[in-house]
Amino acid sequence: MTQTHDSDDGPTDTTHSTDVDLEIDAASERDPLFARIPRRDFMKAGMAAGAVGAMGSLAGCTSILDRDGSVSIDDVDTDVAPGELDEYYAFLSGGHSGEVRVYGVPSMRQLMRIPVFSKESARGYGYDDETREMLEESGGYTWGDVHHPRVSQTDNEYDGRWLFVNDKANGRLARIDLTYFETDAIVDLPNQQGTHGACALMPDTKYIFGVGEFRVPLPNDGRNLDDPEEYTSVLSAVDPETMNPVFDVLVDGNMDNADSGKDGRWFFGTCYNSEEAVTESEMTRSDTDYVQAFDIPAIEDAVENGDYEEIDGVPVVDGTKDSSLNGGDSPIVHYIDVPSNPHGVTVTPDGSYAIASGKLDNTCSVIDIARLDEVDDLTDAIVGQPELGMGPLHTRYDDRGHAYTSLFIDSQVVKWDIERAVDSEPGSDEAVVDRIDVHYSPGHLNTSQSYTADPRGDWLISLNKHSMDRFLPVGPTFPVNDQLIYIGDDEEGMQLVKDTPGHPEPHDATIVHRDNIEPETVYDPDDLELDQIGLDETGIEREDGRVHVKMYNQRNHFGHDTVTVEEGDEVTITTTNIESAENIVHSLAIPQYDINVKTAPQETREVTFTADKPGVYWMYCAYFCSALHLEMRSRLLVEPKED
Ligand code: RUQ
Ligand code: CUA
Ligand code: CA
Repeated sequence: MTQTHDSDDGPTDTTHSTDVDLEIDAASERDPLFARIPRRDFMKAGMAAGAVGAMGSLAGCTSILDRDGSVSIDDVDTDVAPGELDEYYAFLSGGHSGEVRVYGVPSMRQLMRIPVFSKESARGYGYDDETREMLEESGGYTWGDVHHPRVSQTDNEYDGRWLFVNDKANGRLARIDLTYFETDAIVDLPNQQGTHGACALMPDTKYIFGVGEFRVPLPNDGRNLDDPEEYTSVLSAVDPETMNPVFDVLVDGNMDNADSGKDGRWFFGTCYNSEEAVTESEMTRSDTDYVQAFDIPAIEDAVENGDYEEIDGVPVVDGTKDSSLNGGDSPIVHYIDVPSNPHGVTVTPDGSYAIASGKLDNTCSVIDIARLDEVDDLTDAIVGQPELGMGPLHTRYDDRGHAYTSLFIDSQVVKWDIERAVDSEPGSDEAVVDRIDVHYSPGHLNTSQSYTADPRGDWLISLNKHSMDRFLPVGPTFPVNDQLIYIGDDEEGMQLVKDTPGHPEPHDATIVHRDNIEPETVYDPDDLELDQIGLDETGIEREDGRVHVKMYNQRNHFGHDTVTVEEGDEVTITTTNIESAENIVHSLAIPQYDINVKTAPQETREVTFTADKPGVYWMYCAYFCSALHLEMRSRLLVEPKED
């Protein structure tokens, strides 16, 4: 399953220069036939004729992977000139836009948007049968709330297979296939409402965890409506290959953010509602809440031994404090008291500490993971509690022993030394080595390769909720501000490099080196479920009021100039983009039937609709694919029914 990557021939060799493109377009303009020759051949022809422009290339000397220790920003290329490629991908959650955004780092250029929980017409997402059914079968909601994008790992390193995200709104998890940068599975978690964290068990992505924030009755079928003590919150484990739930763990309190240890044993969550309350004032009443530490092999044993209750088809293991499974020598869930209402929790790259951010407390709590097995009082596993500033929310890491914590209220990122925090008195600020103002109110932050065992320590993105005066005003709904900060220089400290406005509203990001991802640039038909429709395979088959139209599409036409059906027919159109040249995307739009199906080269899609409106309907290609793009259209004739 694990992909291998050859860092020497990454995306560079698949790009082509703007000069060459212009050449092709000019040629197609002169002679429409010219445009039907695969673009690849053109490029070769163009190159042979000496028309080679500057090929896309990795930005100058951006990479500081070979460096030892800190590197001055003067030795780092922070600009990515036109035609150059970024060193990193950043995957940003799109919040309640229901999508994921892909940025290049350090340019902060938006490279792509990946729709997940909402339809998106330009990608044809939710318009063809397969994606429409996926959205319907996962609840039929029209939106979701994406907070946490996490890339799968093998041996604690990003492996480029998948990106997983949560849907806080409807209690779901989704998987994005990073070969094609598209959502390929969504699971509606049966016993969870408000899935907040989304993380995987490391080192090898054994499970994806949905982290339940909202407490509700279980099952939520009308019982215990106004009986909050009876409400529950669960951690849900999902198999990353099948995307089926494997088990749930019932907890006391609720769960907010989460992260995995590095050795397959521990998984950590924060709980801000140990009060099990339903109002804000009650949820902040107690001086302490929890970090929950889940002993995953112990939970697996409980499932194996049948120590569970099956609810909605999922084995639910009781991990509450009073559970018999928590009574003995090896409790399945440890509840570690930390200061009131913690928020983020992350594990350090070496796997030794879980660090929880205080939110209402000005400290982070450094939990020594090895001590969880040794201490009687779990608070003795907290080995450091540095004072950082107001509103600490999330913490990430570099490769030099530093942690970086966002301070929501102070509008700062604070850099601190983890070992120094362990050595100093709780509540002291001795561990702090640097602070930088950000603009404004950072929620998450992230650093390059931060969730792996091997962070790079060069870039940090601060995902600021507020942008105030940083951009031209665009009305009362403000963009967020994703700020790029260089963190590679320990002497000079953190340096702000870029402001980037963003559509509401990203929460978190994962920054992945380009060598860890290997996207296809043309579909491999073997990866798709539908058979391709080739040049000789077009046809219109009719059987009992069902019509199957098979047609290819290519520059500059569809496989049928005219498709005739009868009013009331159920029509399925299978359409294949038979181009093999990169970058030539077409779509099949049938506007009055609310259809727009995208096909990239070698992609096959299918769409079904009822032809219930007699008349002439122009089907057209909505991607500007060639000089004769406007001519790429066919008629759908819907004959009125004869009585
Ligand atoms: S949360 S701003 Cu949804 Cu990750 Cu902390
Ligand atoms: Cu195909 Cu426009
Ligand atoms: Ca609380």
